Amino acid sequence: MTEAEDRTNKLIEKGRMLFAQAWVFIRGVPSMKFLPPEGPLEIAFAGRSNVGKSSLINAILGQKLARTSNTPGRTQELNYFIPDGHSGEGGDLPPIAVVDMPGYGFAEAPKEQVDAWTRLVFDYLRGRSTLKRVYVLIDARHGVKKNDAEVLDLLDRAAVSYQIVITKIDKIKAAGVPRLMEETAQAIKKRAAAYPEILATSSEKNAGLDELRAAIALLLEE
Ligand SMILES: Nc1nc2c(ncn2[C@@H]2O[C@H](COP(=O)(O)OP(=O)(O)OP(=O)(O)O)[C@@H](O)[C@H]2O)c(=O)[nH]1
Ligand SMILES: [Mg+2]
Repeated sequence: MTEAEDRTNKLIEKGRMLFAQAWVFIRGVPSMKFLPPEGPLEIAFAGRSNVGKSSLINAILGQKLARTSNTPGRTQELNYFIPDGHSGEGGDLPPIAVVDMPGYGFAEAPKEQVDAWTRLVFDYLRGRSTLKRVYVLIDARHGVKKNDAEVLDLLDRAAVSYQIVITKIDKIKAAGVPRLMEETAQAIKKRAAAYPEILATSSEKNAGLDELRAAIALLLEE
């Protein structure tokens, strides 16, 4: 085994351990003033409505904690998940919180409500100092759309580190996956806050989950 392979295996193991614990839902945040106090490192899952954010969170947690649906606009608040067993008292904070975000783009809900979620998503992404990384999810069938590019622009401007995660790879031909990953890597090459490596996942087939968990474990080491 090379040193790099050894390191990768160790990170995969660390990622597994992190998510093998029980996780719990702590709160849904309908607007910025209800955010929990800044403390633990936060990672957020962002992306267009229906891209598979909540499903991917459930897949890496190995628990059905986040609510999913066929109808775009399922997740309507910033939903916070943490490893169980941290009281929050006397400095007993979890090392990390995972945030499931409302989708942007479209939703079967009144315009006013959709506008409010979009505002919340943008305000949170721009203004949360403990937000360590955003996983921006892109549907394998659709690629980076205009509203995705707007979110990437915002993250670049705000200097918030993000990584692209392709979702639903079970919906495209296996041979197309490496090509899509390469194309996406090329497309984000000049973006200031983008992490260069692209991840490809399927929550349906449990693909790419070890790599995503390892990427998160790596953040905890930094
Ligand atoms: N085939 C396939 N379907 C998936 C995958 N991930 C999610 N889905 C389906 O896509 C739909 C949307 O999934 P969600 O996880 O609710 O998507 P979301 O991004 O959280 O959606 P909003 O909360 O509405 O923004 C559901 O019907 C899921 O079953 C996947 O990897 N493969
Ligand atoms: Mg959701």
